[in-house]
Amino acid sequence: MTTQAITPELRQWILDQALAGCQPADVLAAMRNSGWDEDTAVAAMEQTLRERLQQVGHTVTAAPASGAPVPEPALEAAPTRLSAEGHEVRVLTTLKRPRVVVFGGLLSDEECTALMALAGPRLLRSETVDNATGGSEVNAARTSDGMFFSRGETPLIDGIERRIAALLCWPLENGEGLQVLRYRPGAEYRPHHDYFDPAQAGTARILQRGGQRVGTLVMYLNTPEGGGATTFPDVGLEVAPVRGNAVFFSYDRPDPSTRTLHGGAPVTAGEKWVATKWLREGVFI
Ligand code: PD2
Ligand code: ZN
Repeated sequence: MTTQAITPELRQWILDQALAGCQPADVLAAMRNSGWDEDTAVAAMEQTLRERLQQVGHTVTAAPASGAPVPEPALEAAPTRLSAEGHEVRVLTTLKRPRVVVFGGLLSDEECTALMALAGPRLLRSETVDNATGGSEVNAARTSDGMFFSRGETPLIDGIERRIAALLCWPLENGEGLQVLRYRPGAEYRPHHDYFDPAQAGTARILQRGGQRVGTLVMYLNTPEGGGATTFPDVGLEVAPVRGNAVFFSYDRPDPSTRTLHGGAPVTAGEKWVATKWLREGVFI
């Protein structure tokens, strides 16, 4: 692999774009389009703009050299199976950027059935957290029905949450309560990011409960008769929804450059049920 150098010319170019009023996301996109790799481009932007702010007399607090720590399964030795709290999970597919891991057999058939039975009577047309206010609203982009369990609500849920914490090497306490969604034919979840948009007014309030989201695990509770893949449009990836399997992805900064744009494709026949676990940076109360 070649390493790209952050040259004085590159830094001057970044500065020129910033002084001309270009948005950081556009400068990054231009660098990517001209062949710079994402990490180098982000590092060059950070260094250059930080130095410039210091030159003009701003106090700049130290930023992490890379993004925030994220959940990550123990895949260094490229195992085909992982054991989590005594439960064997298959590793079906991995992708580095964005970080995506598809697991097989994370939940047993009995666990899927039990979760659907517990959630079914409590389903409501989905609400999402409204970033503008920090409250909830019914969302036209997600035409499913949903509900949240509280963390550890039943022994079944507690056991699944402990398995997830072990599998993703991430503290149990940093997980939100499980969300269950049911999609009927025609229902979908349009592409979105799961992190909270720092530019939105309501985000500060949301972040008080455990900070940013840094990872998502979508577990499939049934296999729809048609459609319903989880899609990652930035990288052309589609994960088939298969009962008991799950897709995990992480994002170390709340930014589209993580390439974690993802959606739930329309269900074309039958129903699709998922349980989602979102992982926060800190303890979620
Ligand atoms: O159900 C899905 O495939 C899906 C797609 C996108 C779920 C979520 N996002 C989510 O729960 O955040
Ligand atoms: Zn999502």
